[in-house]
Amino acid sequence: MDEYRKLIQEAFGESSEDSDDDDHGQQMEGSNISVEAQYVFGENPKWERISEIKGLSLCREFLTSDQQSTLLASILQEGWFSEASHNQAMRFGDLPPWAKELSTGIHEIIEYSDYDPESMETDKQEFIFPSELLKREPLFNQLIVNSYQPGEGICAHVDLMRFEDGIALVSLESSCVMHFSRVHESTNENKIPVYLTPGSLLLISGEARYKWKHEINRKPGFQKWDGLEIHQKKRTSITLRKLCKTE
Ligand SMILES: O=C(O)CCC(=O)C(=O)O
Repeated sequence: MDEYRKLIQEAFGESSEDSDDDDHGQQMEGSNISVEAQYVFGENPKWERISEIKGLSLCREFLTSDQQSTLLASILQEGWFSEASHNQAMRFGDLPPWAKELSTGIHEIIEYSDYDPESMETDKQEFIFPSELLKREPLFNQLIVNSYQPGEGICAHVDLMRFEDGIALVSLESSCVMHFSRVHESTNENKIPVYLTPGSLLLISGEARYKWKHEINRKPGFQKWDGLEIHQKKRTSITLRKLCKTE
């Protein structure tokens, strides 16, 4: 069995390619075309914490606008979204070069970031991302690219347990509000909004990964920030995760 097929089966079980769980989506052939991007960060990238949710860290200035354009061009070159009905692509195992490059960039920005002096946690990597997860190799081996038209979002979900802790989300093209709600909370109250801007990196680990659901509701009335409804545009997101090891 080739490595790619094995990884899909680990993620979704025996008849995995037709999976209809929360990660349903197009399994598409990727091309090898890549646009190289170098991720170089300043000395002290700025991170925001979402005080209500432990394990959520947001770096708004992760990618410059040039890096965003290069990344988007690499995604377009894959040809995954050439048909209007295709809005999600997944890859397992050996990720395209631009996604590996992005993973390296994420690793580097975590390593180079200073810890928050206000925080009780003195381990800078604990603040942004658990240090033991940063040591794993590879950091990520599963990729989802979502392409959302205005009005399209994603239902509330916790990522499947087949994936390890430590998930990275990169936003491109336009802003949106992602809402977090506690796993056993069924009402619309107590949802915590997080404003994701293009070029931002959201790291989800620990409680944020296991005890909170996340969703993007782009129906009218739900995409509000600072009291104003966001003017919706096309949005692309990149999700990077690591499959759990099987025996
Ligand atoms: O679009 C996003 O930023 C989130 C994507 C997501 O949660 C997923 O693909 O599971």
